[in-house]
Formats: sequence, C-alpha cells, structure tokens
Amino acid sequence: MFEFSLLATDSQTAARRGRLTTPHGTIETPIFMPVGTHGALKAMTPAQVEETGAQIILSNTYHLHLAPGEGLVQKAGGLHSFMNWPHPILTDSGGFQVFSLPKKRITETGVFFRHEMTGEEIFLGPAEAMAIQNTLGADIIMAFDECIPYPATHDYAAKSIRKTLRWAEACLQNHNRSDQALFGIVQGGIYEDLRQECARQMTTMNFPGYAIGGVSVGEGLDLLKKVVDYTAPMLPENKPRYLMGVGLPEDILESVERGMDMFDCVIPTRYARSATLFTRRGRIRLTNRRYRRDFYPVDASCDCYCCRNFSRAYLHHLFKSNEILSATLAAIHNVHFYLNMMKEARQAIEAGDFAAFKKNFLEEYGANK
Ligand code: PRF
Ligand code: ZN
Repeated sequence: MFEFSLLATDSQTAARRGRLTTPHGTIETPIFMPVGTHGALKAMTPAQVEETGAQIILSNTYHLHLAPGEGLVQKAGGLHSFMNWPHPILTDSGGFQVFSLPKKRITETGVFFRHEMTGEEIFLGPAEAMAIQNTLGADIIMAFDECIPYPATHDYAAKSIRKTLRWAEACLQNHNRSDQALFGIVQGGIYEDLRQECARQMTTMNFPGYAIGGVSVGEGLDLLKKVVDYTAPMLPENKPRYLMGVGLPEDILESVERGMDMFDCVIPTRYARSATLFTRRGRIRLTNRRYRRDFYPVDASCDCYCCRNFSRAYLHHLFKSNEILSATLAAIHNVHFYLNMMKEARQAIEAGDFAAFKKNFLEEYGANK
C-alpha cells in the first residue's frame, strides 16, 4: 500500500526526486504539506486547497484529540471523510504541540497536561498517540517524540533522544493499521553525535519513512543546514525523509538540496492572515499604503486564482476593511506559491540542475540580501 521510489537524483547536490504512494493517492516529492491543524486549512475549502496543487495536507493529533475527539471523527468515517479531503493526510503525533505547552509534566512514559478549555488533566504517551492516530485514519502517522527547546544542553539532549527512541519502539508495538505508514522521528538538538546516534538507532527499527524533528525552534538557518547536513545522509536512501515544521522558502530549498523530501509549515497560511504575501521578488505586506492604488496582481508571474482575478489594491482594501475574503485570497496565493516552488524544484532535479535553480530563485527572491 506504501511505496517510495526514487525517480531521479540531482547531478551536483543531494537533492532527490521521488514518488510516494499512499492509500489516498500519490505524492510527488520533494513536496510541501500545507497545515490544517484542526482538520481545515484556515480560510480555505478543500476545493480551493486542491486548486493550489496540494497533494497532501497535515493535521494534528493533539488538537483533534481535544476537539472534537477522535471517536467523533471515527463516527464520521475517519478524518478524510469528516473534512471531505479525499487525498493523502499526515497527522503529527502531538509530541511537538504538547512540548510547546507552558505547563506540562514530562515523565518516562509520556506527558501530562491540562485541557485548554476544560482544565481536565490529559496524558499523552506513545500508546495514546498511536491509538488516536489509528482512529483518525491518516495515511501517514508520526511517532511520539520529544522536541527539545533550543538551546538545550548536550546532557539534556542525550537523555531526551534515549526517551524518544524508547517511545519510538513503543509506537511500533502499538501501531495496528497496515493502511497507515508510521514514520520515526530523529531528534538530538544541534549535536552531531546525538543526531547520528539517534538516526542509527531509529533506522534499525525499520520505519517506512523518517523525519528530522527538533529543528526550526529558533536555531537559525546556519544551524538548520548543519543539522540536516549530518543527519540526512544517515537516513536510508530508499525511504522518504521529512523535515518537520520547515519553513521559509529559503529553508526549504536549502534542505531539498541536502536530500530532504517532505516539509510542512503554518507560515504560508499564517502569514496570509496578517497580509504578508510571498512573491518571486520577496515578501510584500499588503496593508502597506503603497498598495492602495496598485492595480497589479500580487505576483504578475503567478497563475493562482487570486492573481488571475484580483489586484493588490483590492486585497489592500479587503485587509483594511477586515473582510474575511482577504484571508482566503491571500492563503490561496501563498499556498500556491509554496507548491509552485516545489514543482519547479522537482523539475530542476529532473533536469539535473537544482543548484542553478536554487541560486536563481534565491537571487530573485532576495533571501540572500
Ligand atoms: N516533532 C514533532 N512534530 C514537529 C516537530 C518535532 O520535532 C517540529 C520541529 N519544529 C515541528 N513539528 N512530532
Ligand atoms: Zn498568486
């Protein structure tokens, strides 16, 4: 039911072009997965998400467990049917979300925290994360891990990867659906020896795919590149590699160059709601007065529904008037921008000139300025 095939590798970099088959469809990699935390991409209908070219979306165990609860989702026929998204879905395990909470108690077996609304004490560990994700029914599910903060000491990071490895083992034992692929997550902070130890142990467990977690937690692009540099080569060639929670366009392109295949981030949809739009020439803030009489599209080179039909002046007006359509149109454009960048990256890898593509893209985008 799951198959990953490497279709091409770039001639000068570690970039890879692959294809991942899941029960709800095929994913061309490298790919970006837009985030629908609560089972919806904020401000977008599934038809609009489809039109951006999205092949797979991400949703969250933690949020769906709190509301509406996985039991209700199951009654609706599973997450695909509940949210009317017939294409692939990946659910994150809740590890990251729970560890980001201000008040929590971490034990050997998992994490205790309080329900945001009811105050009720909730426990999430590897067995619980697997039970919830098995019930939600996504195509790809994630192991329960500890995402440590940055900075963290070597001693803390070392103890943490051992726990993440024990939890990974427990996740494998509790995972009981053959139509869901369970991915392992490599942690280890910014420490090369720990990343390698974690990758070595994690890969002996023979997961169908591997993620690098614990990045994009404030370490910056230079450290992100280093972590990917010494972790990606430790992961099996013939399995998908997912970089969790990354990132800005420049972070993604640098990581594709280093051999990563899958990415997710709230940035395109979140920035859309604060009027920040991505263009080939960098980001623009549509609430700025300079766009009041600007009748050009957001990005003249973009063929998304927003750019084909509306001007910057109209979007400026919608944002200024707090019209909810502003969020929809901006999200359509930003998600399309990310997915189009991934499509061009795939074409460049196939042509064997990813390095030139990245250089041109970043030069025009201005990320190096
Ligand atoms: N673990 C999990 N989900 C994540 C991360 C992680 O480390 C990150 C890293 N920033 C994003 N999402 N389970
Ligand atoms: Zn557009």
